[in-house]
Amino acid sequence: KLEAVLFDLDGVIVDTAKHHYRAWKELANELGFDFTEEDNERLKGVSRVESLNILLEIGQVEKTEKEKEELAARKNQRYVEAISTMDESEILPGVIDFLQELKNENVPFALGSASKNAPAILKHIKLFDAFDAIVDGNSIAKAKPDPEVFLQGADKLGANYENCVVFEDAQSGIEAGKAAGMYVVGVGSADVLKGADDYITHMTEMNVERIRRK
Ligand code: B16
Ligand code: MG
Repeated sequence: KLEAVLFDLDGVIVDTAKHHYRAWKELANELGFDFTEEDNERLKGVSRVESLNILLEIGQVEKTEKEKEELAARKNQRYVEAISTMDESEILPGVIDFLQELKNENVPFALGSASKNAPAILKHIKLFDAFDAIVDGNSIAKAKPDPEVFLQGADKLGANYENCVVFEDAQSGIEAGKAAGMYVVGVGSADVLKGADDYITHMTEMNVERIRRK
């Protein structure tokens, strides 16, 4: 039975990962080390503070809590600036059609994102009102891979966890969805993402029938 669908934001609805990557890379360079795209994989789905800790570990740089606050704020300032010019054209292929199909079939859907900037992004791409519920980095206490973000989303929609489908592009998010007892579709390659129930490379490959058959 299919009761509800939960979507990650970055990397599933819209490609903000490139903006996160650029902002983190600039910060790393200012601190005197390089930060590769491969390093960046480790930050996907991870909270801002935790991302900074991973970055500092990669650069083998130690900072006080106060310095970390300043660095995280600096990165976020750049990121917010980068996303301020986003618009609907950056919605990933197949997303609009799939959301429309869910609406037609009366399947409610929510956002389950680690990002504190999620509401702003949804407004920029004009999808803020499309979601039946929004759970983001402002409303959760425990970051992915903890299931909290998806459990809250299901609760808001009044759906049973085992009848929810999660769409995720990050390893931490797939783990969060499985820990919530949900069916998880990995958006990306099965070689990189482990443990999902199904995989797609683009939302264009998805339709309601495919997740009903799960
Ligand atoms: P912010 P998601 C996550 O969003 C990103 O994947 C991750 O890279 C980022 O660090 C995190 O949001 C926090 O974002 O700094 O904007 O609060 O993939 O869960 O939608
Ligand atoms: Mg993501």
